[in-house]
Amino acid sequence: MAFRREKFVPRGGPSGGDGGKGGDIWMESSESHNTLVHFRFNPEYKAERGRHGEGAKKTGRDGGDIVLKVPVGTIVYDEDTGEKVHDFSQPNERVVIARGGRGGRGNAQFATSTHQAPREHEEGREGEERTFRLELKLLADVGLVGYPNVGKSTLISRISAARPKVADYPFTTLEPNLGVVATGDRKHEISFVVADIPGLIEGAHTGAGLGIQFLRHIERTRLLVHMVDVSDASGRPDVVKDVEVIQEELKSFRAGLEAKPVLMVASKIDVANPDKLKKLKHWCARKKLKLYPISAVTGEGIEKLKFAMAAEVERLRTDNSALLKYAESR
Ligand SMILES: Nc1nc2c(ncn2[C@@H]2O[C@H](COP(=O)(O)OP(=O)(O)OP(=O)(O)O)[C@@H](O)[C@H]2O)c(=O)[nH]1
Ligand SMILES: [Mg+2]
Repeated sequence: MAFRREKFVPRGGPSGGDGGKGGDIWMESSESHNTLVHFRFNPEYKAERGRHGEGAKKTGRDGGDIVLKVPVGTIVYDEDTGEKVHDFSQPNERVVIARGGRGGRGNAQFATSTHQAPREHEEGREGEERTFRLELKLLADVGLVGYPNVGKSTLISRISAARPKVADYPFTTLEPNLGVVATGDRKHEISFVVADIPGLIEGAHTGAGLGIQFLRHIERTRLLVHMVDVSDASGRPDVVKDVEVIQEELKSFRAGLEAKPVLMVASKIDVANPDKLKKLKHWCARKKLKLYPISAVTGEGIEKLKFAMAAEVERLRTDNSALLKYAESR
């Protein structure tokens, strides 16, 4: 509240300005953040307060907003109600998670023709104070696909700390498993997340086997690793047919999975049927696809595959044109 007081200006009138608005708190998804650790060491954030209004009808300055960065894949819950506030699935999404208070009104606002010396003014409103729980979904970079029993779970258990169930019958894996793979030395470490999902069979898109609904877990991966059993354990005679069946099932999911970059893997080479391996090699060469023969039993080819996956993930992470191409293909 203020009144204009000046020599030679009788009855200067009310001159109290309004208060400024308190700053808002935003949350924004960023591709350069991979974890939530920055919240662990600094769990409380305050936006700037609005300044007081002043005499001479001066409005107080608004408080500055602050923006909290979170990795893509963060889900924000209201800690008090448990309600989901936002699911950051894309980079550069921005939402307000706590609004700053509105500034008060100075007495200048209350003047009317019949009420020329108001002493009323209005207090500002408190800003919101909220507590959130942040959960980070691991988003897989690489998805393992193939028939059941080709050795997908065995591979993820060889290259990461994940220990999914492995067994000599189809449909061992009923739920996706995630494993974090780290390669390189500490300075040049590349790490990425691999998803091992249930095997696909012909007709999966019509519900055969475990269906295809779990493919959503690899919808956002950058790279697929398509595993083909080249031993006689599969009981299927034609490896090329195997590949084509899986490709058809990926296509039927209609999420662009068939257009993703892919590394082909020939598995179980310790007990390979040489004709099957040869046939797959020729087919891959013709399709200009890279083929990595591996054995989870002897360890042959595993390191090479791991580094190839890391290099490809790294290339796709930095290659925006590949991302664009992928986006356009959808
Ligand atoms: N000889 C040999 N056997 C392997 C190799 N890799 C996996 N196996 C065996 O193949 C069988 C199936 O392996 P899993 O890793 O469970 O196969 P999966 O692809 O995860 O199968 P689903 O989860 O049913 O889709 C197991 O008995 C493994 O021990 C390999 O390189 N050589
Ligand atoms: Mg499995």
